[in-house]
Amino acid sequence: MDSHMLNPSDYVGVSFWIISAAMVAATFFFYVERDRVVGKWKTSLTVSAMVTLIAAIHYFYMRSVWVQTGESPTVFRYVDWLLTVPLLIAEFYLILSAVGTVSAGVFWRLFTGAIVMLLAGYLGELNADNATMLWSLFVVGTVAWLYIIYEIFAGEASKANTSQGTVASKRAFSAMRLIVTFGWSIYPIGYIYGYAGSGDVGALNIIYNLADFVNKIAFGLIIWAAATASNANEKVS
Ligand SMILES: *C/C=C(C)/C=C/C=C(C)/C=C/C1=C(C)CCCC1(C)C
Repeated sequence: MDSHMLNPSDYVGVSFWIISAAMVAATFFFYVERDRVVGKWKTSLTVSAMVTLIAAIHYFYMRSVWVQTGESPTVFRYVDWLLTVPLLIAEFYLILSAVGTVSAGVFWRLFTGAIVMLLAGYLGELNADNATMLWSLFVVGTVAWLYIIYEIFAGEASKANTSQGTVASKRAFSAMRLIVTFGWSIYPIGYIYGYAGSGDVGALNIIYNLADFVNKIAFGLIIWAAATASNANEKVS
């Protein structure tokens, strides 16, 4: 049998396949739907399409790495995240700045938190055979993530939303908060389950793939829903 073909009973490989297709379809959807929304929401849909497009490219390649080596495509996973997570942070900032003034410091604090979180996770996974490294870097990454949560629930970002947001922007902002709190929690759960629980790289990859589906596609759909609702009941410049 040709080991370079995707085996239908390889569930991990099939999950890479399905998410690749979903990322391409989502990119098409966000791009086309951009025409239906007004004003600054267009940029938000453009960014959503960029996120799913970048992910699609990485998913094609990660599937090949998995199928051909049976190993986690860790480097490409984190290259993808390092490109897409800052774009998702930019989405937050766009939603907020579409409705009023919010300092650039908000963007940079969220951005810095995300970079620290991802670098710590990457170095931890790279040193997965060293339990001290694996778990101390996990703690660093988790603290950075909790800092992001703090900033969007209690920091300047949150205050700008409360004082200046419109109905649609508030809806988008609170949905984004839920994504960052609950959707993003799937990643550390995958890390714990993959390295401490099952010790199974297949399970780790299935959980990360599911998390990307939620946090890239569902996230874009939430913004799309807020943007199209905003068409109906308010004017955005
Ligand atoms: C599109 C990709 C996204 C939204 C990736 C998000 C990744 C995370 C929220 C990762 C979180 C992690 C921690 C909170 C602790 C350290 C291990 C990580 C990097 C998996």
